[in-house]
Amino acid sequence: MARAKIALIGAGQIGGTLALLAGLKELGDVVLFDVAEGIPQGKSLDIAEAAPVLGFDAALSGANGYEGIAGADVVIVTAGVPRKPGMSRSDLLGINLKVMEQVGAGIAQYAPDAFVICVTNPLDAMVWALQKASGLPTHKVVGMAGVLDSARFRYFLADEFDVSVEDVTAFVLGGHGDDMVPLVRYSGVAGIPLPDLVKMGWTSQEKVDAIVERTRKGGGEIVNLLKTGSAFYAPAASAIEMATSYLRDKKRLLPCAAYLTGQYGIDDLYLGVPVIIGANGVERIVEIELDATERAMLDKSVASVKELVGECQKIAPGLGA
Ligand code: A3D
Repeated sequence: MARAKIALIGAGQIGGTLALLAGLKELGDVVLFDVAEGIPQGKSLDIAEAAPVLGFDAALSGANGYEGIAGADVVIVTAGVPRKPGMSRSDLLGINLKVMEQVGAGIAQYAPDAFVICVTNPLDAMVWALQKASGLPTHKVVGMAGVLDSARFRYFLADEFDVSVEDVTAFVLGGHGDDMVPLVRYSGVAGIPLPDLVKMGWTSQEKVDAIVERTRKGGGEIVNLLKTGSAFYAPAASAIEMATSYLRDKKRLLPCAAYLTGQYGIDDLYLGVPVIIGANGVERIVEIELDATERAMLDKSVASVKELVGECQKIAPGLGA
């Protein structure tokens, strides 16, 4: 059987890491695409030269034209510009929105059957724009944020409890921003919920609250340390987990930015919710019960995402029409 083809739009920090991880996991052949000449070619050649040492078989190539992504099974989009000093959030939104329009058109022309994972920020608005610009079915276009936010939450909890990260599960809902909703009730160690672990004296409520806050600000913590650029290892690993569930039909239950059509009382918006990803893309959106506090946090997160999407609609009123 032919290998799957994975197209990575954007060959920056996350794009390069995605290519290496896709190779290491033998997910398929990889095409790195970027507008910058030489970068996708150089990174793909460098990783191809690592393959004999690391022991994986995958063809890697670089492209500056969209024909390079033709027939891709999975497309992961990290293209865009980061926010620079002096640039307002609206300026960034306007620039990356234009990038999503170009990328969407390229995917529509060359890879209309692909499963598309958007990573570009501001995530919930950009995945919305990418779906509209590409015209691909909504169950084939998702955003990566929840897997990363949950991974950060899991890591902090495992560190606090001194247990394996493998035994810690955690759930984060809502938009990818400071008002994301880490769900304490649905998080825990090997099936023991976090509130029970507090009762058992494993930790205190204050420490849990501090971990929740650290999770919300997890992206900023890395930016402050790196000074230039943002996190890329964990974001790339998270997108690869989503791609693997699709390509191998694993039907993992993962928190992803998915298109809602009434679930959680929300319509025509991408928001971080638990979904099943299998060979048909987003196969199911899971509606979990929320208590009044969780619902209020989710509503606040929804309001922020709606504001960003509203800005996109103002800048590009014809998008997807
Ligand atoms: P970076 O290393 O700057 O890579 C972006 C790449 O996009 C660069 O190589 C650019 O040349 C390329 N690019 C720019 N415009 C275009 C275009 N029109 N077509 C194709 N390529 C283009 O950034 P990065 O890899 O560190 O991050 C990529 C994106 O992911 C940014 O928007 C980040 O904010 C975002 N990000 C999201 C998360 C989430 O959890 C959602 C986490 C971390 C980063």
